[in-house]
Amino acid sequence: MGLTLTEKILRAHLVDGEPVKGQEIGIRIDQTLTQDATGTMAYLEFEAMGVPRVRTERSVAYIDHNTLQNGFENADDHRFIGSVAKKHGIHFSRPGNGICHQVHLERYGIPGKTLIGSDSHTPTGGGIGMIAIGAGGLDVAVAMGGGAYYITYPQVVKVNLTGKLSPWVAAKDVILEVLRRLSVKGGVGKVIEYCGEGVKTLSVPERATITNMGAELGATTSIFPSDEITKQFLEAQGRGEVWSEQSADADAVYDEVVDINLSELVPLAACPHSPDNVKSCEEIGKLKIDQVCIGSCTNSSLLDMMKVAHILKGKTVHPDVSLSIAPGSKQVLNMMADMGLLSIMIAAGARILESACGPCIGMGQSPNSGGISLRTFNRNFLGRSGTKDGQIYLVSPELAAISAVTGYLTDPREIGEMPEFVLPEKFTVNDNMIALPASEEEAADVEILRGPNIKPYPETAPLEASIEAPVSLKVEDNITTDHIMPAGAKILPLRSNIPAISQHCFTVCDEAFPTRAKELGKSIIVGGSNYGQGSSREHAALAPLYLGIKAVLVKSFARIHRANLVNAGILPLTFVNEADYDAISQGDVLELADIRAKVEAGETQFNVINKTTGKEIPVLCELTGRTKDIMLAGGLLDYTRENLK
Ligand code: MIC
Ligand code: SF4
Repeated sequence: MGLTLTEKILRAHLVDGEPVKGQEIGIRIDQTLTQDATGTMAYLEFEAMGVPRVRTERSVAYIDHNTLQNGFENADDHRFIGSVAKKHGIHFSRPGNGICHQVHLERYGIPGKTLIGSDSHTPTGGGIGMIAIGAGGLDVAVAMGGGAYYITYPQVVKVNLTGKLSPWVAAKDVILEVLRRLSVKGGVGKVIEYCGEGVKTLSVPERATITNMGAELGATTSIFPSDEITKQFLEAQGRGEVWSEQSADADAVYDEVVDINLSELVPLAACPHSPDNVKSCEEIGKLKIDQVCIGSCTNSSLLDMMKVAHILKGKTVHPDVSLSIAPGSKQVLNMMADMGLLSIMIAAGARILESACGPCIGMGQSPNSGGISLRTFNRNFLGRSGTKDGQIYLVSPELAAISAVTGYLTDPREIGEMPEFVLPEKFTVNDNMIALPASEEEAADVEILRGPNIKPYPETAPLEASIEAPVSLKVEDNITTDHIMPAGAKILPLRSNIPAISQHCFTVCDEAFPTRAKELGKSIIVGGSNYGQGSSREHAALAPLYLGIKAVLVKSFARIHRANLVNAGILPLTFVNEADYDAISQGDVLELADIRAKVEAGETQFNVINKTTGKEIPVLCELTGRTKDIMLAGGLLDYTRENLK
């Protein structure tokens, strides 16, 4: 029986477990990446492990999220990360060099290799045939130390692409269509593998848009084969030597097949406040808009910018609209300047931002109250833009650019004829904003530069014998990590300071939560399905840990967040019967009797007692050998200290 591409790469990297679907496996990690918002914590954790030099083939630290620097905190973090990188053998992509995923694709990604990154959009690397997975910072720290990365051996979904995109229909519309069909939880436990004749019609940047936003499906990752088109892209980057062909066997067997005829797709938009709330332009109608933002790791490639410039040429941004453009990397921005694209955009009235995440993570450009903003980004969760009642629509760069001119959501097919956009044969390569690490001999003399806002990892403790604690918060389905640990320009500077950032934990849902939880000393959170979807930020586990959360009981978890809870030593529990969600109210006291003994004995199902109502509620506590030991130890840091040496 033939293998899928996913299985081939996973099996070639298997170091622990059996390649059996649904079972936990450990894989060897060839490359890691971090960004600054998750990086400080990841490097503090790496330091705590006491490994002198990274043991991966390549590790890169990017600065791209916290670039507003409204205060000393972010600049201190950047210096800290730069010094850690220098000391421990990590390449350092300086602020201004671009968004981690875009730069990694351009300069570092290698087909057939494994990559984990402390950012949920790491699957962008799947655009060149890597197994690239988003993870918590602690998992990345362990991988840098040479430890395996653990995932559930996934089911593989084949997305069979046929046909060819019509003019002005974009790669963004492909992933929006997949999201429309599968939903934000449709990918949990799965890898999405793109196959079929249609693959050949898509360039690498287009493929990367699709794998990037596959994160919104909750998928472990997404992957395209590595073919002649990948080879051309890598050659144009001056990296042709790293290319290899990567593809599934012709007789590979998939768990699910989704057929998409590219020729039939139309321009789409994800409406507020979920990436799977997808509608066509026709369904949405003539929507007046206030803002357009083009950029983010989903849509900031040179190809995207070429299209946007073509649409803006000779035009003026509509008087009621603010248009901002953040190119994905220094390479993209440089080439835009050389090719004359930048001056077209400036002339049209676009506000050019630096090559960074920017508005995507609420670092500036928050829309006006109730403002309608079209963004080429990947997430439109409530409040993420920094404006609580902002209405964010996720669209392609083509749709965004034409709408910025007309002032309302416009079907880009109205533009008329589309020229052929051809990527240059050679990209301008200038890695001068990547600082290389010190040699092994010099490393000892490198001083780590720590700012006053950088506080240590919160205190952990081994799992208690029994837990009896009140429910400090009860929340609905589809809670995102942006609810649990909001980001944005005000809160992101606190990423290195868990006591301070925890004051903002869950404030999107309940302003009083942090104070209440802290006063209770220890408590439990109850939630609905797909709890913790979205970002990889381990702060969504570390802040609850600091606030005394002992367990989270929900209908179902998103993958990375569940792993982050385990890593933080917080028990992840799920209802056996989802209806029991209604049997618990906020304030009820729950008892997990003899929990340590149960976990130790490998009991995966037992009853939680609601002491307030007397009801016994069956729950699942699915911890395997390794995750069981992590939980008993009080989290991955404690566990690793014991096991990695
Ligand atoms: C995001 O897009 O939500 C982020 C900001 O890139 C996060 C990481 C973080 O919170 O620092 C992610 O996607 O993992
Ligand atoms: Fe940055 Fe936005 Fe991409 Fe996250 S999704 S890495 S914030 S550009």
